[in-house]
Amino acid sequence: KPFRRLLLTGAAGNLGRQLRGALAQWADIVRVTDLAPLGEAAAHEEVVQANLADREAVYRLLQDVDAVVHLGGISVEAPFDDLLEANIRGTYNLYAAAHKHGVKRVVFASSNHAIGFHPVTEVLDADSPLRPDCLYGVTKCFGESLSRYYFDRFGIETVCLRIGSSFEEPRNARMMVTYLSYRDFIELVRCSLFTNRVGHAIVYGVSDNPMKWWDNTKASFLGFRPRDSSQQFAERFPPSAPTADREDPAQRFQGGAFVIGEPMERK
Ligand code: NAI
Ligand code: 15L
Repeated sequence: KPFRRLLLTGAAGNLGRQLRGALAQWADIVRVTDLAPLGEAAAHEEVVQANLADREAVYRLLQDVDAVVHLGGISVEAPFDDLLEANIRGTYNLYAAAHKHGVKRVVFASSNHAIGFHPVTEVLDADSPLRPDCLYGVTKCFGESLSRYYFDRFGIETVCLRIGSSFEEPRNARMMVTYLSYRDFIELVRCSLFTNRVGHAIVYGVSDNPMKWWDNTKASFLGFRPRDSSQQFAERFPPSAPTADREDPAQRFQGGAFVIGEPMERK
């Protein structure tokens, strides 16, 4: 197999559960980790329950690893102190440990919420300015910048996946544009792990949907060709009428309802 050992963080989550089995095709050993319980280890797996905020634990996770798929962290808006530990400290710990162990490739789950304050009338590409739409989005901007630094300074390559909405099916009209099927998500991770010399790359994680806000031309070297489309759900979520409420920020901006949240306090 191409890899001796791959590390998957966030393996107990929605996307981690989708990817966990697929990684077995590509590596002799898959080390799966999460804060949450991970179930039984398969024959090819090492299961490690750990908190990404724990520096020593993350140091041990990166030992003898060829590449990392980093999905772990808080995946929605949350109080800053929680985001700080899971997404900011956690992602820093991951890169610091990757550097110490000489790990040279990371696939980082960024998010469309790093650019969610761009209006829906714009088409973005890899060079569009960051416009996070919430503190969660700000932590994804941090991960993109941190990985940029670790590439420029230490040559650790990262593909930042600005994932749209990756669920079984689109859940509303906005997700007709942002939908990424599980199959296309796995293919995007495959391209991100196997393409030679990715440097520091930004790619939008989105299927071949009828309406597009994101242009992946600048990431075409990854060879990612989505095979699915939200078109099959069009009857459930018909294209919004031209009279759509442009006064409503949740309709005006790409981040949807995330743009109308407010910073949260820990209870
Ligand atoms: P999820 O919330 O289902 O999974 C995230 C996993 O990270 C959870 O299992 C959680 O226990 C774990 N985690 C949280 N804090 C942790 C910590 N301190 N230490 C260790 N593990 C921790 O989210 P999902 O949908 O699987 O997303 C995976 C990644 O992709 C996330 O980073 C998310 O921000 C990103 N993403 C997902 C999108 C989607 O549509 N599914 C869209 C954009 C980004
Ligand atoms: C995200 O970043 C979240 O992780 C996911 O739960 C969805 O809300 C997705 O973005 C989205 O924008 O639909």
